[in-house]
Order: sequence, then structure tokens, then C-alpha cells
Amino acid sequence: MMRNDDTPITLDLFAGQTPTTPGQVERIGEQSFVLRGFALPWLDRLLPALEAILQAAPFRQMVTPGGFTMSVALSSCGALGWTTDRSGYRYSATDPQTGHPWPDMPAAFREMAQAAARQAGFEHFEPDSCLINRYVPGARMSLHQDKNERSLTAPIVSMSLGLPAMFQFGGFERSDRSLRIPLFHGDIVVWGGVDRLRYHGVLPLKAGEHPRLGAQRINLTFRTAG
Ligand code: MD6
Ligand code: FE
Repeated sequence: MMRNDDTPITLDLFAGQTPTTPGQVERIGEQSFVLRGFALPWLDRLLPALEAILQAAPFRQMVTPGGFTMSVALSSCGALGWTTDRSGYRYSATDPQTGHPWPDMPAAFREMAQAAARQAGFEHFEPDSCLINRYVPGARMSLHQDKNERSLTAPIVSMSLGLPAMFQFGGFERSDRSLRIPLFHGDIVVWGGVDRLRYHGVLPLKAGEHPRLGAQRINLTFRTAG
């Protein structure tokens, strides 16, 4: 079905709202889960705290070791923040743009991440890093593994806000087939254990306007990095 301006109507159906059932849990791997709408009850605490973090450590586009500017803009909070430049990927205790420590991780962030980890079967999750990614329409994240963390025993908890995105969840080789999982405002993905080193990525963000976040998707990933 098309509207008279030729945009498919499905784009509108998916813009903004979560067309899935909050509370629904989808298992996407042996130790990997999508918790639909898990973050929604936390947002009144999370969003003002996020705004304060972004005042102190604004989004910026970083350069990969290969010399490409990432389409996704980044910030961080917590003891360690993930950064990249021509010399490599690493975690840093200070924001390279200001030289100051990253903003503290708000209690609501930590509590929500711990509650999500617990629901996915990971007790005692102690995140010391929250990487904040911003996607504008067209921005994407190519297939990668998260392996800059000191220990790979802790899971990663990933929260989606704003416009929906198509998440790719693959295998242990870049060339392995990947699942495509739509992620919506308030969804959480948790994975770890045997799945911790799976390749994953995000397809180019489609245009749209989210009622609360506007024309962007924000993704927060909580990690034990140090
Ligand atoms: C994103 N996420 O959803 C990119 N990494 O925007 C990630 O790269 C990611 O969601 C590790 C664990 C969960 C993730
Ligand atoms: Fe990742």
C-alpha cells in the first residue's frame, strides 16, 4: 500500500510506536534476548539524566583507525568511555574532546541495566561504561564484534530510543548469515555468555519523526569494560 506521495504506509506504522507487546521476551540466541518495551517504565528517570550527560559530553563523530568518520555520533558516561581515533579503538577514563572524566553513570541507568541483565539470566552485572550512539537517517553501524572490554564474561545491555532500526545479529565470522531484528523505542537487547562475540550491526536508519526523540535513534550500551 502506498500513500499518494509514494511512501509505503508501513513506514508510518513503525514510526514512533512499538508495534510489539511490552513485556514480550524474544530469544535470539542461546544467551541472547530482546526484552520488548523493557525501558519504557524507566524513561521518565532516564531521559532527563541523558540530557544532562549530553550537555557535559556532547555527541561527536569519531574517526576509525582506518581513517573513516563514523556516521554514528558518540558520547559516553561512567568510569570508562569507548573512543576511536587514527591510533585505534580503546576505553578511556577521560573524554578526549574536553580532557575531563566522562559524566558519572546515573543511578537510574545502572539500575535499569542491572534489572534487564537479571531478566536475561545474568546476575551481578556491574556496568562501568555506557556508550551512547546517535543515528540520524542514513547512519549505520557495520558488522563488528565488541571485544575491547577487558573481560568478556559480562553481558552487554543495549537500549533503543527514538526511531526504529533494523539490527543485524550474526555469527562468529563476519560472513555468517545474520538475523534481522527490528528494534523500537524502549526495547532492550541483552546478550553475553556463549553469544558475547557474535558479529552485529545496524542497517542505515530510515527517515522518520519520533514523537519524543525527533528524527533520530539513540542507543545506549552498558558494558563492564575495565
Ligand atoms: C546499536 N549496538 O544498536 C549498536 N553492541 O546501535 C551495538 O553495537 C551493540 O546493541 C554490543 C551489544 C549490544 C549492542
Ligand atoms: Fe557492538
